[in-house]
Amino acid sequence: MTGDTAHAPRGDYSRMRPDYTVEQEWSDYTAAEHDLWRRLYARQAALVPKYACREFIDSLAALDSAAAIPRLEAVNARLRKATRWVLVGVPGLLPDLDFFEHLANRRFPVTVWLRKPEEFDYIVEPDVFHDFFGHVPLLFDPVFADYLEAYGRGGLKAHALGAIEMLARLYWYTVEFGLIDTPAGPRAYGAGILSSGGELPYCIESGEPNRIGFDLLRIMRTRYKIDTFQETYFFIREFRELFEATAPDFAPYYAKLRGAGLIAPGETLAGDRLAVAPR
Ligand code: HBI
Ligand code: FE
Repeated sequence: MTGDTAHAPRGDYSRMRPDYTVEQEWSDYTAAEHDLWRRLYARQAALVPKYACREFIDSLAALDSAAAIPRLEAVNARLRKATRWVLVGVPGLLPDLDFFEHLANRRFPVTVWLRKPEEFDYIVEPDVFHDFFGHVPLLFDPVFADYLEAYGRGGLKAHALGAIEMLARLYWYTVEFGLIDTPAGPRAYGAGILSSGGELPYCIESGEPNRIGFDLLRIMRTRYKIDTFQETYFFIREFRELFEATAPDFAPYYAKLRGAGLIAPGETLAGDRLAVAPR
C-alpha cells in the first residue's frame, strides 16, 4: 500500500533499527485486536473465492491465519523455504529508498500495528491486515516473488535517476490494484483490492472503471488517487508478464517518459486494450 504520507505516520518509529525494522512484539496484541483481525479476515475470506486469483486463494488457505494476528517468524519458517523471502516487522510506511532496499533483498516489510475498529472499512496507511492478508500470500508464488525483487532492484536504480514516481505508479497498478485475466474473467491479485471489503467486488463486477491491458509505459504515465476506488485497473494474462516487463533496463523508458505527459486516472487512450465491461 502506498498511503498518503502527508499526515504524521501512525506507527512507533522510536524503537526501530537503522533499516527501519522492529520486533513484532506479538504478545502485546490484545484480545480485542485478535478479535478485530478475525472479523476483518472473515469478511475478506468470504469474498476471496469469487474475486481473487487462484494463486492467492490457494496460498491464503495454506497460511491458515484466520484465528489470530499471525506471528511473522512462524510464517518465515515456511516462506524462506518456498521462495527465499522473509517478512520483517516495520512501524509503518518507510522512505522509498529503505522500502526498495528491503524488496531488493527479498525482505517484505509488514506493518506491526492493527487498525482501530472504526477503520474496519477503510484505512489510508497500510496496517498488519493490509500488509499480511493483501501482500503475503502471493510472496509464495515463485514468479510473483521474483517480480517483487526485480521491482525493488528497479526502485533503487529509479531512485538514483529521480524516477521514483514512475515506479510508484507501476507498484500501484500491479502489486496494489492489479487484475489478472482468467478464462472465467478478471480476478484480483493486487493487495489493496484483496484487503478491501468494498473494492474487491467492485473491481470485478462494476461497469464503471476502465479495465486496460497491461502496458508498462502507459502505466508509468497514469496518475492514481489513494482515497477512492480506482477509476482504472490494468490486467495481465500471467505473472510472467510482470516479471518479463521488468527485465530490461528502465533508463531508456525514463528518458522517453520525461517528455510524455501524464494520463488522468479515468482517461482511456486510442491504443488501450480495453476489457469488455461486465454485463
Ligand atoms: N513503506 N511500509 C511500506 N509499505 C509500502 O507499501 C511502501 C512503503 N514506502 C514507500 C512505498 N510503499 C511506495 O512509495 C512504493 O511505490 C515505493
Ligand atoms: Fe500495500
